Amino acid sequence: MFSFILHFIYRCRRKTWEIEDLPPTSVIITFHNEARSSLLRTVVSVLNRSPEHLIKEIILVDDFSDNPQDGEELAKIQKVRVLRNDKREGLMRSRVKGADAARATVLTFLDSHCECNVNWLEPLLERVEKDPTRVVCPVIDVISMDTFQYIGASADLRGGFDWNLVFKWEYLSYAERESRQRDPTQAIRTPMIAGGLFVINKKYFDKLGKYDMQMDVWGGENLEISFRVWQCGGSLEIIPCSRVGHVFRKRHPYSFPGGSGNVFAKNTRRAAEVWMDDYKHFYYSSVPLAKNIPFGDISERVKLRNDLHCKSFKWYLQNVYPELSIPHSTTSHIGELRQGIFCLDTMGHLLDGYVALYQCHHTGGNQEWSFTNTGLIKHHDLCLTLSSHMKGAQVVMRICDGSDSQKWHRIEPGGLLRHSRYPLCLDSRLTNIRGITAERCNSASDTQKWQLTSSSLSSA
Ligand code: UD2
Ligand code: MN
Repeated sequence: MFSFILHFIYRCRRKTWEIEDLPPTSVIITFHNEARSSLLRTVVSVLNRSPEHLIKEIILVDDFSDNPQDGEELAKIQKVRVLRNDKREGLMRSRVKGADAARATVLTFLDSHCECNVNWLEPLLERVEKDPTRVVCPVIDVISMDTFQYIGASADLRGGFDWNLVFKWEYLSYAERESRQRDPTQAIRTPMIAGGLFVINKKYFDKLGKYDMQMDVWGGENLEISFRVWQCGGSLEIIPCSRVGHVFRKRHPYSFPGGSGNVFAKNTRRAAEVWMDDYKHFYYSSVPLAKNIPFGDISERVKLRNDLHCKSFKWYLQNVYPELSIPHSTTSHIGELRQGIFCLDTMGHLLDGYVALYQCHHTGGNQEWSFTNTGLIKHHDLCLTLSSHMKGAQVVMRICDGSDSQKWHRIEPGGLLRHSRYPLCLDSRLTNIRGITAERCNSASDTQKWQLTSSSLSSA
């Protein structure tokens, strides 16, 4: 491992960049009540560790910090410009304000508590110069929250997420690590960016729709820009030879108007609603409380997606993030189980409760069932279970445990739902008395014929 790191450092050190040909950049740093020492460290490291002609300016956007002098003091430094919001805007609108004011053709975003390392800028600018649809990030090293010491991080990581849509670091696959051994300096494609530290061509940033200006304070914008870049024809990369340290903190060291949970859910919903198509339902299944958080009007962002002819979320999953597994991919059918105008309904019952027929209302809820490839008939995490092996046995809802009593086959034609071991079929003849029972299978019996009608993915 150690020799690999040395090999890696050596390979990066040996690299040279045609810095005369690279375009200068505007560095944009937004901050709200940042410690002055951290802010200064960030600015000084940008100036000291970058070829002078590559830094056009450093734009500090003071997001209405309590003390306006924090920024004013720094404005005395050469190349530093300070813009101050007259109310708290959050990091998205603040970054856009900085970007709009930028005079260089390339934008570099940084958090307000970073330290740029030696040669951090050249490889980033080079990648974007060669292809302006690339959005590129450094490897983010760790500055200790307690000692402010600089600690190197692994370069074998990329950004991803689970269906809760929270950013996480993940290790590269074995195959990718193998191929990187040959050239550890090559760019790493990443499904998602951490969000704070990246370089993007200014025209491309504008064309792609900057940020969603209705997102507030913090969170979700990295998810949104990641989907947007990939789905609209660009790419996201981590450039291993570029390293910038960042103070990772355990909690937000600033106030959070609106409450952190609500604001994060609102921003995330905006990203999900615009970019994820029907896959957004997997997010809502994973974070059910998010469904209750209002997310405002998204029509402008939907229009942006249409105008840019962006690809579907399905394309993104297949081509960019095939490692993200689709929940309940064993599900072959989701929707209603119907007999005419009646639907199989939980009747509001829960564990050990029986089920019955009820007039279809087509709004899911108690009439949402999934039929899995493994033969389970499920309502959320409850499975239709045979209560005894005798004909006439009640069918009840129990926790899915994979036992035989929960396994059913569909018999075509006719649409009978037959138990996997016994010749018993789901039957509605006694629905008003004992609910659905298991009766001797009879393909002539209408009370045993079930239609599966689809609803959206929402029940998964
Ligand atoms: C990460 C990103 C951060 C952002 C965030 C999701 C890195 C290293 N950091 O969280 O850039 O993408 O995920 O939103 O990738 N700020 C304001 N106004 C506010 C709140 C924050 O200007 O109302 C500034 C803050 O001073 C800082 C930056 O925005 O410079 C990011 O905030 P953070 O450092 O609290 O976010 P972080 O690193 O936890
Ligand atoms: Mn930060």
